[in-house]
Amino acid sequence: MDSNNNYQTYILVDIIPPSVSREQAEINLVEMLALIKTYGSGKVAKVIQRREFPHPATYMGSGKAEEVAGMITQYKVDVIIINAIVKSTQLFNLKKLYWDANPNIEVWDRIDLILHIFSRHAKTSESKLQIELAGMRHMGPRMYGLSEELGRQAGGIGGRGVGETNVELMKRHWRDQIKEKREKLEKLSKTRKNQMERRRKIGFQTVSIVGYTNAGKTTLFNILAGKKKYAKDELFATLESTVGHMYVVSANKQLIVSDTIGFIKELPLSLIEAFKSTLTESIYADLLLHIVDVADPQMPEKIQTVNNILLELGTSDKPTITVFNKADLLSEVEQKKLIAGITEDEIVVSATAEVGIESLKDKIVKMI
Ligand SMILES: Nc1nc2c(ncn2[C@@H]2O[C@H](COP(=O)(O)OP(=O)(O)OP(=O)(O)O)[C@@H](O)[C@H]2O)c(=O)[nH]1
Ligand SMILES: [Mg+2]
Repeated sequence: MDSNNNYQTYILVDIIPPSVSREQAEINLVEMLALIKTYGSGKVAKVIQRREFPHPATYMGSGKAEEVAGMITQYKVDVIIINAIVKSTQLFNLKKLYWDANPNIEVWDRIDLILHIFSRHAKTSESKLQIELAGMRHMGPRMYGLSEELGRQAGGIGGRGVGETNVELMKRHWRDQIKEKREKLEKLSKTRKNQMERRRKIGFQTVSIVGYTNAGKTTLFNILAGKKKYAKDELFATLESTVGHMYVVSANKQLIVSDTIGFIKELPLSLIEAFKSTLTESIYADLLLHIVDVADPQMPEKIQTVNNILLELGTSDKPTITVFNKADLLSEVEQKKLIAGITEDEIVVSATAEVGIESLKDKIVKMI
């Protein structure tokens, strides 16, 4: 299913508490719809259920889950995607429930969708390895659930105990594989760290671009480092980290600048952990540029998400310039208001219109 860009039909499911307005519920789905669009082309039907809490077995209530089964048959649905991080047993129960309607049905949560995008976008062996590791960590409990289920079935027809042994075997194999991949990644990370150390010894300092996915990091990196890296209006266009040189004429100073994977809300720590090797540059940088999309209605939440992830990575105390990007999308009045309110370590730019770039370079030199 991952190997081509086939047109597919999706149902996007969300559970919202009764107090949340329909309007807010629609806003909550904007990012998921953008993620689905990034993953592949197709039709998306939305199913929103009002419930205080998700159902413990099937996430949706049983009536809604039945309704979705009908939609699967009627619209020939390929993938059900739930806008949350969902327990493996719930996903497994739903898959079982929908087998009759479509034996090939996929039931994903938010993390599954992100992992599927990652595996489509990964280019280097390092990012492929990181995605495999993240996927294994995420899928592990689900695989155990499946084999436990098979074990119970085998037990029912006289093969008691077989399943249990298989689960143990599977867990051990899984753990060994995870260990192997982690060791390979640690090696890569060490090589990267050594490279950074060497650069530091000969006097180079590093500026790392970080921020929410689609904020314009790669576009800005391309301008600062004079590169032509892939930048696109999709989420997670960049999965690898790239370094380039940046020369600031006014200060006669050469710096290293790096671009990397973007962040997104509700990233589990295991996924961040898996990408630590790619994030090495940011973790050891001398200065961070936190790129923010000013035209995004969810800007404050996204700034908070990035700050939280930086905290988890242990880089939150680094000198940081907040770069308010995409200012060209604001009205003149909004631009003026934004500029009037900024502090010493903030700056307003437009990467595509190349406005504010020289001032940004000056600020970088001043703050590093
Ligand atoms: N209007 C406007 N669009 C911009 C600006 N900067 C970037 N973009 C657009 O925003 C989209 C995302 O840009 P990227 O540079 O790929 O963003 P990114 O942060 O690297 O995204 P990921 O790698 O996917 O996390 C692209 O369509 C860019 O053309 C800007 O200053 N103004
Ligand atoms: Mg990028």
